[in-house]
Amino acid sequence: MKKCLVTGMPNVGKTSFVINFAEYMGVKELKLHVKQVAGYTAINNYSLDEARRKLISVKDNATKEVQLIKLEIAKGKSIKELQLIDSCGLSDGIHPDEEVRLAMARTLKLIRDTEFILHIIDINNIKKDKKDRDILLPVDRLILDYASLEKRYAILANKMDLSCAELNFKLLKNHLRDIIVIPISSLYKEGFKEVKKMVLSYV
Ligand SMILES: Nc1nc2c(ncn2[C@@H]2O[C@H](COP(=O)(O)OP(=O)(O)O)[C@@H](O)[C@H]2O)c(=O)[nH]1
Ligand SMILES: [Mg+2]
Repeated sequence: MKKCLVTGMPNVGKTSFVINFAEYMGVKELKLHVKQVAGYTAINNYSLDEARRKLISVKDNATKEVQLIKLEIAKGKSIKELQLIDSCGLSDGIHPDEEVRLAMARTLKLIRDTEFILHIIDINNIKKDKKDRDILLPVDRLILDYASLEKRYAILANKMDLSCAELNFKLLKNHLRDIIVIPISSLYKEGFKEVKKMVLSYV
């Protein structure tokens, strides 16, 4: 089965994207496959509202497990399956909490092992100061440099519903001319049509 990893820094909206994109793709009840450290996979059932309430958080590193949703996607006359994978966000430095460090290590392994990467960035995280050499935060730069060469890859510029997002998006687009960058709002399910097109071309 084909796999798509949704990755990026903490709090950028990865879990929001995964839940709301699954809903956009026609999922009515969420069956979340959660990989346990012990090795087995538990299946947690949620209504979409319940999932949003319980799994989306303003706190950093709220997602520690690798959790995935299986999407059934109609393509022509056939149904294709895609695993949409959500995991712990990556941040700079050495995290003081061992559990988070291990969760980040699992994410790094997933980035290495998954062929299709959707890299979510928070459009507010764009650096506008002329003194900065890069417009991206270091962790985002690392993900981009690795995944854009090795993988099928796109950046989803999230939180486009916020003020100043348009200006930041223009700067980002200018800066990353060779990369697919799709503006989205996970919260309001905006920009999902473009993402769906990309997903359809992959499955
Ligand atoms: N304004 C706005 N907030 C968002 C959007 N997507 C996610 N958020 C908020 O960002 C925070 C982190 O979301 P979450 O999905 O848990 O991020 P994760 O750590 O990357 O999984 C939550 O407070 C969300 O409500 C968006 O498109 N617009
Ligand atoms: Mg999360």
